[in-house]
Order: sequence, then C-alpha cells, then structure tokens
Amino acid sequence: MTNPSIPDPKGLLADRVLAGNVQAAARLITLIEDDSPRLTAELDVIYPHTGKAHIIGITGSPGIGKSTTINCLIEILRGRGMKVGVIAIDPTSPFTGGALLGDRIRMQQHSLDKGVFIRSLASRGWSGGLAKAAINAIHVMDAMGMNIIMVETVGVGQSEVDVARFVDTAVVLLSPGTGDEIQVAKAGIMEIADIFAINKADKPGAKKLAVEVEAMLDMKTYPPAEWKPGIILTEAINGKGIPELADAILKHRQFLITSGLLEKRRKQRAKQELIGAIEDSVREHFYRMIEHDQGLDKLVDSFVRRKANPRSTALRVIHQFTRQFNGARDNPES
Ligand SMILES: Nc1nc2c(ncn2[C@@H]2O[C@H](COP(=O)(O)OP(=O)(O)O)[C@@H](O)[C@H]2O)c(=O)[nH]1
Ligand SMILES: [Mg+2]
Repeated sequence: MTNPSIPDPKGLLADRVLAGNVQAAARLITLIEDDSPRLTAELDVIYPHTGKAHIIGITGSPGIGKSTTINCLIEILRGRGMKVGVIAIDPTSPFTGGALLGDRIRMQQHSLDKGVFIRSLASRGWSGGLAKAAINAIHVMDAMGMNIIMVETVGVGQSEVDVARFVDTAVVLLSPGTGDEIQVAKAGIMEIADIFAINKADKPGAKKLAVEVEAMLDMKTYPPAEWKPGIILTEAINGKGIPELADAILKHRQFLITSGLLEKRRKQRAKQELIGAIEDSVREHFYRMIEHDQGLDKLVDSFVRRKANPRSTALRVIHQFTRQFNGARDNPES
C-alpha cells in the first residue's frame, strides 16, 4: 500500500499513466479508491486527456452474466482494433474490496494483452464515494488511451452506482426465469437502457421475455430522431449473439455522435460532476469543522430542549462554517 500523505518520490503518477505505464495507472486507481488528498494534483494532469473514450455500462442483477458478456465483448472489440478498459464496481462489499475475485480470474485470459486494462473497484468511503471513484477511474482509463471503457455494475435507478449517470451507452442485461419481466416494468430501467441484452437465451423463456420487453418499448412513442432501444438475445457462455451486441453498441455510439446527443449527455454529466465535486468539498470541510467543534453538542442540546429551532441553528452553523471555510481556503495547510 502507498501512503497517500507522502508525495511520490518519482513525481506524479499521472505523468507515467499518460506515458502508458500500467502499474502507475493501477496505483492511481488505488488512490482514487482511498480518496487520497493527492488526487487533486493527479487528476489535474489526467483531465485534459479525457473525453475520447466511449463509456459503456453493463448492468443487471448478480449472476445474470455481466462478466461473461464483458469477457466476450473484450475479445470482439480487441479484434476490431480497439483498446478496452473494464471497471467492475462492487457496491455489495464496500470494505473488503476483494469480492470480484471470480471476475478477475475469468477475465485473466486478457491480462497479458496490453490493449486491455481490467480493474475492480470498491469504495472504502462514505456513501456516494463509489460513483465518484468510478468516474475518476474512467478518467484514468480514458487518459491511458482506452477506446472503449466498460463499467460492470448491478446498480440501476436509485442505486448509489446508478450507471446512467456516467455512461454513453447503457446495456441492461435481463434473463429468463428470474422475474426480470417485473424488473423491466419498474421505474428506471426503461429510461436508462439504450440496449437490452437477453442473456442465457439458451434457457427457456428468452424469446417470450424479448417479446414482453418489445411490447413495453412499443408503449412509448419514439420520434423519428430518437433512439429506440434494441433487444438482443445473447448466450454469453458460448459467445452467441455477442457480435450483434457489439454492433448495436457501436451503432448507438454512431447515433449519439451524429444526433449531437453525445455532446449534450457529456455536458450534462460534466455539470453533475462539478456539482458533485462542490458538494464533496463543502461536505469535507463541514465534517472536519464539526469533528473539531464541541460546540455542536451544545447546539443540539439547545434545540432538543426547544430553545432554538434546527433551521436557525443550521444557519448559525453555516455562518460559522463559511468563516472557517474561507480561513481554510486561504491557508490550506492549517
Ligand atoms: N446457461 C447460461 N449460463 C450463463 C450464460 N452467461 C453466463 N452464464 C453463467 O452465469 C453465471 C454468472 O455469470 P457472471 O458473468 O459471473 O454473472 P454476473 O454476476 O452478472 O457478472 C456463470 O456461471 C456463467 O457461466 C448463458 O448465456 N447461459
Ligand atoms: Mg460479475
């Protein structure tokens, strides 16, 4: 492990990442997971080199075949000359960070290929940390020159790792016999999916599920200029349907570019990222202040005893906070 408070004797990791150093990229992503204070300087170097990769979200319930699908897609996309990055997010085990071992082993066949960079991501921080870590890990892989970055996650809708927040193309995996029919109807999925892959199509009920999804899509009207999500039957276990899935993804990318939607989505995402960064910064300073302030307990007591109301108390705390925040800004080392 690296100690984030000690500057790297060889300078910034980011410089080496840009020069194509994979070990440096791996270390930088560890700093991202740890939310290291060194990140600001590192990401300043990384950021100007981002915005080139196409980001794909591969999402669906555990065990549905996301990793298997990604494994097949890597092969196909590599065959088409693209460099591929994979980020597997595991929101279920925020503290161990080791739960994706199975995925690591399965994807290991690509580990000697320089055009493939696979990394699983866990968050050791507060809620919201994982989405932020994912976005920054995407930036690192983007700057490394990966053309396609796939993000594997179970998160859809309200989840903390809501894929729609940071991908260009969202692929939602469904499979027969898992109650996914009901899942699809749930809020969120119809809205975020750009492509549906009905995996485990070797099992009974896949065609029926495809018809049901189609019917739900048909209930929505699509203006001629809008993208209507495609439905693709896949058998990731033997690669069937994956070339078609890759084609659909690349077609969607082309659609985003020609329709101008890519620009729009990215601008929206940049805005979200900025708002997130502001919130983080405020929260960080705020909690640091609260930690060092015994006065807070007194304030709590006073409104517990109905002597002050929480709103006016909050305003007082914020006032104090802004003063300290300005102090901290003017003198960052104190
Ligand atoms: N029958 C069948 N099994 C599959 C298919 N794709 C994946 N699996 C199996 O489903 C299990 C879970 O796959 P995995 O890719 O780890 O799912 P994830 O949790 O969504 O990443 C594994 O045992 C795979 O071999 C498929 O198309 N058909
Ligand atoms: Mg998996």
